[in-house]
Amino acid sequence: MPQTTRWATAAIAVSTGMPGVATAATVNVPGDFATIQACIDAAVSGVDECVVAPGTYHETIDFFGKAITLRSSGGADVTTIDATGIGGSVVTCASGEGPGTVLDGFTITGGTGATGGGMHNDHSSPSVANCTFTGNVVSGSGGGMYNEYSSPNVTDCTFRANAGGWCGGGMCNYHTGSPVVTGCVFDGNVGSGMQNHDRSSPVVMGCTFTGNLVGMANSDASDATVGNCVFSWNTGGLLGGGMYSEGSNLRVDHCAFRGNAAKSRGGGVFCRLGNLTLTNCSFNGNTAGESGGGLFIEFGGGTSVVRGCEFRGNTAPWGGAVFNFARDTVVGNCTFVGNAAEYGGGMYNYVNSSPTVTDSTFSGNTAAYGGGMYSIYDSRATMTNCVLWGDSALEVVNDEGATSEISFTDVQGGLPVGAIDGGGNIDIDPMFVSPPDPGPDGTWDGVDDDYGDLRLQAGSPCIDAGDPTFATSPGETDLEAHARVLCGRVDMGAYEFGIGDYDCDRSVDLTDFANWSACMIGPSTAETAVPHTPDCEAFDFDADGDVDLVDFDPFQMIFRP
Ligand SMILES: [Ca+2]
Ligand SMILES: [Ca+2]
Ligand SMILES: [Ca+2]
Ligand SMILES: [Ca+2]
Repeated sequence: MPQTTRWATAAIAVSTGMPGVATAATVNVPGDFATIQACIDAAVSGVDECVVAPGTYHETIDFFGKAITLRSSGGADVTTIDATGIGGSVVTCASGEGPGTVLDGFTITGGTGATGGGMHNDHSSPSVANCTFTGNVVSGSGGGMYNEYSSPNVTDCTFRANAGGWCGGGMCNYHTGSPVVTGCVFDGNVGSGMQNHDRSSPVVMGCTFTGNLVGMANSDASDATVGNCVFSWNTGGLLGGGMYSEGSNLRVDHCAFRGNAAKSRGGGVFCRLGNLTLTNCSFNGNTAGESGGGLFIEFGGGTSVVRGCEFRGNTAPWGGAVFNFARDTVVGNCTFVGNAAEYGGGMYNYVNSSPTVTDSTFSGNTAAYGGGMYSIYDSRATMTNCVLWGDSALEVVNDEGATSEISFTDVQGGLPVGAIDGGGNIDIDPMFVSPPDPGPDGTWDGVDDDYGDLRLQAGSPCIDAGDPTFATSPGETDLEAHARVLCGRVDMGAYEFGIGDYDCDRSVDLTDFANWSACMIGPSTAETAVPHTPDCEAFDFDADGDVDLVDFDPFQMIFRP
């Protein structure tokens, strides 16, 4: 029987018989068609589905613009499309395919050529899910996948051990290629895990970038939005181990940068020109051969904002955690612990860098000059509501025309030479819950290090000692995501003391519990109708603007009758 007749027979077999309704026909490879391409060729766009049985299929395929689903029955582990010995891209979408073209559940391997060894998308935005791209090698861009003027949805895929030239071993997005990439793994690719160039602005959520030369690279107005991702052990970059960004706006939220390395600058993240917004991220154990072990920010009139981030155990000769180069970075609610450098263990401010650092804690950072912070060449750091304690040698060093303006901050040993006293400063043990400790070996080396607990104990002099005129930004919380101001005045450091403590007597007990029900008045929209005093913020553990049963669980955890 000719194959087209088989397709028709199958279509009739699954028809519901409803008049006027086109019904998807499901046809099997190799049952009905010997090859995947033969199935695609025969399929009716918008109607049909090719289902591929487990096995290895030696071919390359092209969807030719058809909106069909191509899926495996057994998943990527047992179903492979292998172009070894054939040459070119394994999968091609270059005929204007849209999201109705679906590739689901294959291992894609053996692709070669100049671009898009595993999958080549040109002016096409298909849907790709549950696929593994591995062992694809190109001379140019996009070993695993190449998206030129293409914005596919890529979900739950793995890009492993592919290789490319200058744009993306795992994935290259080019000429406005702006995919939505969710739940994917970029692992051990030669080149970048993902590279975005020329107005390519992907949304990347819940992905892991590990063991690539560079995790992600963005250049030439490619504005990446990245959330809930992990960048670890990407160690081959000159500039930027975890992430490189130049001339692009970058939004990164809730990401972890661990163990990345750059030969020169920006072990975790390198950013030159463009706006940078980093929120709720952690930088642990990243290194740079020259400057900015965790983060290097350079040039440009753009804004750089770093909020709610933790920097631990990052190292570089200059700027263990953060290096600012002619950049006025805004830092809020961050901690810097156990970072090490020759100059500026926590932060290095170079040539006209004037960062504003608020509500942040520096402790256990080490350097020959400026354990907490080092500034040089007309840099001028402004620090308010901070704690700098237990850093060596010296908390803050100002060199060669640099200064720092310090207010309402706890600085061990008092204000540094060359500082401007903005008032409200103290030099008293902040009483951390647990001070950081590099362990018996005495060095921050990733072995036996204890980063401590930098929250404040009840007797801390930093409680309610911040700037009394301080006002929170919209949505701002402390580093634990609790209210930033409790008991009427902000604390020094990254953590606000007193969650759960309604009467501000520094214990959470029956007196506080007696006020619980009065505060639990439902959604915040009702707050205008029912009096909700600022005191009730003590019970808003998740800082969502209202006190409800979600808040009660953490309250009872710290409640001591
Ligand atoms: Ca140690
Ligand atoms: Ca307070
Ligand atoms: Ca109390
Ligand atoms: Ca709440």
